[in-house]
Amino acid sequence: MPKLFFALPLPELAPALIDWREQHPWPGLPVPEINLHLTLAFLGEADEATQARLIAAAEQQHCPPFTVRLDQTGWFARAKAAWVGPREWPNELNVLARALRRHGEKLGLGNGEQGYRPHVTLSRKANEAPSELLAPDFEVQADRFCLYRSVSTPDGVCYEPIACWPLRA
Ligand code: 2AM
Repeated sequence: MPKLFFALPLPELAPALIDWREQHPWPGLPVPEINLHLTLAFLGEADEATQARLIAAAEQQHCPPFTVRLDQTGWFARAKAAWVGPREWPNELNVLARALRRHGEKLGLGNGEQGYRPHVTLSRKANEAPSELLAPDFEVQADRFCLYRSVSTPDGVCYEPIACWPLRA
């Protein structure tokens, strides 16, 4: 069964994030541009019927568009993921992430994680944190969110959008 997650796609921002990463010392294996996203809720493995229910639930989800500033670097030591993320973020992002996580939990999905730390992973297998002296400054104009499926290919993992919805009040 495929692994699913909800995320904000970053089509406008991804090329600038890649440029920035290439211009600065950055640990680990680069995440390809096409895979850059900001996770809202990790769901894990789900069958077709559960996937259809998630889609139906997401269709009913209302959230106004919002902006997230990515102005900090970070590192998840256990996952060896090096990222950029916001120091502070709008409450709309928390509310949306929580609602999507709950949709998953009602269907028995999720990893039971309570804390939400928005971030965009720029590299994996990073054995050290990126320098805290780096000063990223990007803006995500969030106007839609997607349900993704994580697919393993011979060239590595690939994140395929299954369905996307506009953010609207
Ligand atoms: P990451 O960016 O921090 O690696 C698809 O795998 C997405 O879901 C990635 O963005 C990844 O976060 C996130 N993810 C994968 N496994 C997860 C888990 N067990 N708990 C929370 N998020 C997870």
